[in-house]
Amino acid sequence: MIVHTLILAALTVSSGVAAAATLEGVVRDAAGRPVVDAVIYAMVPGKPQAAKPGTSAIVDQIDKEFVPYVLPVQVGTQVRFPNQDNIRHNVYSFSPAKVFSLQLYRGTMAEPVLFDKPGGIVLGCNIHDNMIAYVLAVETPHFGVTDAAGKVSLRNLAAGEYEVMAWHPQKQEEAAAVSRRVSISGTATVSFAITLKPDPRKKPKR
Ligand SMILES: [Cu+2]
Repeated sequence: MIVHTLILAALTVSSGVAAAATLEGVVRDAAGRPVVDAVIYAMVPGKPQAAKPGTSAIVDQIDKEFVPYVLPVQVGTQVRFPNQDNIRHNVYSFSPAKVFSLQLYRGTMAEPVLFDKPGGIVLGCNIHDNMIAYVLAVETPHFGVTDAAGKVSLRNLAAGEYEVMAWHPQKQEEAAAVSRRVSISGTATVSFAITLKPDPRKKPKR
């Protein structure tokens, strides 16, 4: 009897592991080339999920650039903006999802900014026009950014129905055009083709 109970327990554990699913996201442009810096995120339909209190992330400022260029965060995340340069930077956004402006500063003295609404946020510095970066606030913990091969893996999803979205700061499509309902179990690959506008960083530095 004891042996049977143990076997049952072991079966339950392993089926729990088997239920974890992986989403492989692939993003290409209109010409079929891989797209780097696209955000893929997966939401359980109708179940927006905010970050646990205390969740934080970082956008650095290094050599007059924001690093990373694209940062996805879960709604409810505090983002810090440490400045590694020997010059002062400002960080501002006029985007509806988060309007703010940090006073000119060096180092790590700037207060973190709470991203409390979903949406894409454009970051700028009012001293250096070429400094530009993006925060995408999403209502799910399941997100990632594509690599140079245009790929990203979202692991440890619970198997089930998801709304999978692709976002890129230069994408031309409306949000609805890059959204797909997918039933995920095991490993599922979801591919997107998006049309990109010119990269705003490809201007001479000043
Ligand atoms: Cu600056």
